Amino acid sequence: MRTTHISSFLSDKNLNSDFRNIAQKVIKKERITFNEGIRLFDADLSFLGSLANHIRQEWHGDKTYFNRNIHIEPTNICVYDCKFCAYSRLLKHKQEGWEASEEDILNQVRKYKEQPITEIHIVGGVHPKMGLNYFANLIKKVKEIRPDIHVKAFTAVELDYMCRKAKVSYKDGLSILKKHGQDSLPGGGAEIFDEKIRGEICNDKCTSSQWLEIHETAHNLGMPSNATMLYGHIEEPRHLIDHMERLRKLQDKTGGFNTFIPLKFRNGNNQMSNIEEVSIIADLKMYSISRIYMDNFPHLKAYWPMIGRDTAQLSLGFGVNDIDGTIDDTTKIYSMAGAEEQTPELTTEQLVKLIKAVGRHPIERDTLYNVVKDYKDIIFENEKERSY
Ligand code: V47
Ligand code: SF4
Repeated sequence: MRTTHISSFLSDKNLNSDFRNIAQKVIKKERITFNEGIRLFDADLSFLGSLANHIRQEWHGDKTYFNRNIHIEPTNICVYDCKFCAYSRLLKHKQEGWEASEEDILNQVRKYKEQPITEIHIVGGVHPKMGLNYFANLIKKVKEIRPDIHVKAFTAVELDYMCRKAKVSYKDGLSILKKHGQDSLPGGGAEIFDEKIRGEICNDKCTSSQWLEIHETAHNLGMPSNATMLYGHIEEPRHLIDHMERLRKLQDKTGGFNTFIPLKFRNGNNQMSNIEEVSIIADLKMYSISRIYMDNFPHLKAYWPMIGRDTAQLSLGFGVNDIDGTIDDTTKIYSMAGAEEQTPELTTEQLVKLIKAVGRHPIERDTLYNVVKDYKDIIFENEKERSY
């Protein structure tokens, strides 16, 4: 995929002086400021794309990562009532939701016993009866079936609830989970950190500072994590930059984040269905601005089940170096909110072809970005059929 090189923009005498300064900073690997971050929202997609692509190339060259994981969602019963959530069912509407038994969950893991997956991603609703001890023992049993598997589990929202309910500090709660086999934390529950916007879209779950404290505690215990940001609803550019600023500061302190994942708000079947979804152009701008602003996050991920495989493929030209590929993505959180992929499944072969089709070098990774398999020289049947 060809993107205009930054130098072409810099040689344009009519380039706005703010954008010229930002481009020069990017070339010199200097950090851009909060106000410059906000200014980026006024720039053209082509300009943003060239900056983001330059940064991606500097970090990763042609390498584009995917992994093989499964999602386990123990329940969608949730004590919270986030307005954007199409997935959860309040406890009072319990009969409309699901609660998997421990045996159901372990059977799901057993199904993949011989499969070459490297990660199990466990998240769900916040169920008042599924607490810290239940999940610690569950993880232990998952590891007994698959000792080699990486368990990435529980958003900060779930962790905050289970620690408070068990009356333990975040440090003690996370230490117990770690001892039982939890390896890292996913990035969910961050939404948008601005307190006013957070109060309007999800006022009853953990606060922004609690989210950040949980991730900081995890990093200090040697558990890495990801961070997400929900965009395209009632927020404004300054709220998005504020969100990224808080993450960038924490990353300076701990270095424990692997990946930043901007999540596009989908408006199906939720209390915010009146809000129109943003365009693909806005998605690509969001990826680019994220790549430019988050200068200390090594990876930028496009979560393809949400935006669809075509936009995910396009995003590779706008700063993204990771497609959350799976062999069997069983998550329901997006399909229930009207995501592009209703039955999100991509085979490794399809993922590899999708990455190679834009001239990138596909690498299967584990959660920590160790190389599991390099697909550069592995040619699948019909791969060369369409070269345009
Ligand atoms: O926190 C819920 C989001 C998140 C909607 O860490 C919605 O590797 C858009 O965080 N429209 C959970 N987004 C999922 C998540 C995640 C996914 C994939 C990989 C990783 C990782 C993390 O889903 C929630 C919320 O921000 N979400 N409803 C919606 N209607
Ligand atoms: Fe519950 Fe998470 Fe849905 Fe909020 S986003 S209602 S915390 S499942």
